[in-house]
Amino acid sequence: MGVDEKIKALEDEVRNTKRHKGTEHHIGLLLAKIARLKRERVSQAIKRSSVSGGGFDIRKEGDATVVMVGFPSVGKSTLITKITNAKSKVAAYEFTTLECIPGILEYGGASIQMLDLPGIIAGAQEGKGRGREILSVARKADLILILLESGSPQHYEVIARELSEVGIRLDGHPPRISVKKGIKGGIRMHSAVKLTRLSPQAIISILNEYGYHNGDITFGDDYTADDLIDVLEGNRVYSKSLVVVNKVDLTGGVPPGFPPGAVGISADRGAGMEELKKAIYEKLGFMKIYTKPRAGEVKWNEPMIMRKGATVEDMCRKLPKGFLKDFKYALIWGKSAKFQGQRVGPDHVLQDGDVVYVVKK
Ligand SMILES: Nc1nc2c(ncn2[C@@H]2O[C@H](COP(=O)(O)OP(=O)(O)OP(=O)(O)O)[C@@H](O)[C@H]2O)c(=O)[nH]1
Ligand SMILES: [Mg+2]
Repeated sequence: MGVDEKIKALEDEVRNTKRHKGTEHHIGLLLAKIARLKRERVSQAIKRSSVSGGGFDIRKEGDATVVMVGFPSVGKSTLITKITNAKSKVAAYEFTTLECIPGILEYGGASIQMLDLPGIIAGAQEGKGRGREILSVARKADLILILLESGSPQHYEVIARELSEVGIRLDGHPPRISVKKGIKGGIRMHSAVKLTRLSPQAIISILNEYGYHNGDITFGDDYTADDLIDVLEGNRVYSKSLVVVNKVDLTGGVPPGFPPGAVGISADRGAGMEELKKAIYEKLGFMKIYTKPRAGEVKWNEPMIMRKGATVEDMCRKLPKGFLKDFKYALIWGKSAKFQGQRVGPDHVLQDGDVVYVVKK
């Protein structure tokens, strides 16, 4: 039996098992086994797409990377050709694009890398189309742009499912569950709240499956078996997502049935492009950081564009080499400073509008 069949069989078993106290343990075990097999499948795809090259081994560039995922012929290539410097072939037939095509969108001072990909179809993670390659590129995204056609709102669920199957958790956060291995005494459980969705038996069977027989597990919330498995798997990616509805020229606006917040565009006619660029920029969460003029300089430099949450070290990486190599400390003015002119180290987290002066050794 191949990996795909094994997963199918286990999933059938989960579906056909009645859930009650007596079966919790067994279901937990099955879920953990499924997760392990899926991990195997994802890592095979990642290996394949980077070893073979095959037009999917793209280096990340710019301030952030946006990956476009959508069914065939929804207009991905039309869009990337419209808003970036890339030229990606557009045609009325499906599967026009056969590899990953990068382009750069310049907006608000940020260089945003966008990746065009072949169309994705149901069953992608089982290897349909170039599904696995597409999904492994998607794992590298800072933002996943889900492009839909105005006539097909039902495609959203299909794509969200395919992404979830390869460990991409859209707009989510890692569950607050910590697991520490011990040497003896069995598993001790701690929780900030009452656990209503996971029984002690299920927790133990899942932990055992991942090789934990002694130690401490702490829950920060009322999590599910899938959440616990996410933490134990440890390879989940938590990307942001933006839903974009193309071809609204055919429907006269975004029809009902699309997720709230979806941006309507017509890539072909160039309608909604400014709103889309702004939505991408805002979703990615950029901030402007100023470097204080050095002795003898009179003019302020252009602000540096950084992702929210960036540190002084991240900033130094964008400056000439010496700034990181000979870094001694930095002085900070602005929102992130406890007092103006505060002296900080490389781990200091910056905020929008901060002014930084790096002192070198
Ligand atoms: N009516 C309408 N047609 C559009 C629009 N944008 C793109 N198209 C058409 O849709 C067809 C497919 O466009 P592509 O950009 O090649 O689609 P794709 O998603 O890259 O397709 P694959 O590479 O095959 O996955 C072409 O015939 C485009 O002209 C739009 O805004 N409105
Ligand atoms: Mg295309």
